Amino acid sequence: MSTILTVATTGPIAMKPDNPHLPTQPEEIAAEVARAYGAGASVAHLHFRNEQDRPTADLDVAKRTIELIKERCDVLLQVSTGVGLDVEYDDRARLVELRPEMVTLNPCSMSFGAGEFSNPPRKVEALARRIQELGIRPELEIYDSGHLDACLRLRDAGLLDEPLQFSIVLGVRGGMAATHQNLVEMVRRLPADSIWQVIAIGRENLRLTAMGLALGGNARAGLEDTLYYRRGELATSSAALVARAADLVKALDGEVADVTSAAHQLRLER
Ligand code: KMH
Ligand code: ZN
Repeated sequence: MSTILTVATTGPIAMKPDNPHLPTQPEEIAAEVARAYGAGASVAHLHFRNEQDRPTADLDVAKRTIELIKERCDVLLQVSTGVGLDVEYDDRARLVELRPEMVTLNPCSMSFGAGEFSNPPRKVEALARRIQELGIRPELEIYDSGHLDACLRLRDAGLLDEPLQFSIVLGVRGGMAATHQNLVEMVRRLPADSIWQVIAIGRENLRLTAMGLALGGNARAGLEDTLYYRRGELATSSAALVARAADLVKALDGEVADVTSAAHQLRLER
């Protein structure tokens, strides 16, 4: 089976002063997604920003960004319902009404760096139900071991369809630390047929991405997860990080999934 690479160009936290190559406006995001697609990404994980570069769930900004991406390439689209720490949950949840092929679902509230990430249980259940009604594929973002248990409860309540799809998020302050022990333990605990990738935030990004690939997972790359290409050297694009992830896949004698193969593996109808 080939390996799915997801590009995450933007995210909720970093701003242009942190890395001037961070794309924030629709045209910038679309251009960067297209470059990453050329480097091997078959999925684009999307956050949107307003004109002041702040995270937004504005449907017009989202629609415009998606249109611009679709003009440039046929990458699979995954819209973040995490959006940003200061954005109201109901506004975040409304993004699913755009009916992208995939969305993220964050199962639990947590501290997130210096902020708070609010995901109240009843709201998460309602969002999971709506995602299921719309036939959208959810990617489950698990930042801690109890978040996996919360997802399994949603599955047992009939709100998530198998195979479950996970991002194991390591290195957010408030969640699991970015250690190989945490990664191995989480992979061990996933239901057997799960689809999964590592999201390693910060300086352990490369090492844990490589380890996730070696353990049989998919991979995500981009400035949302690390602003650096290597220690002390800012990344000049998400596409460069995707290209390096593609090189890792090939070095491990694997094959990078094209969109058709990724859609098939992710059970997406195209
Ligand atoms: N920003 C990452 C730590 C989401 O957008 O819903 C996790 C993430 C989740 O990408
Ligand atoms: Zn995200």
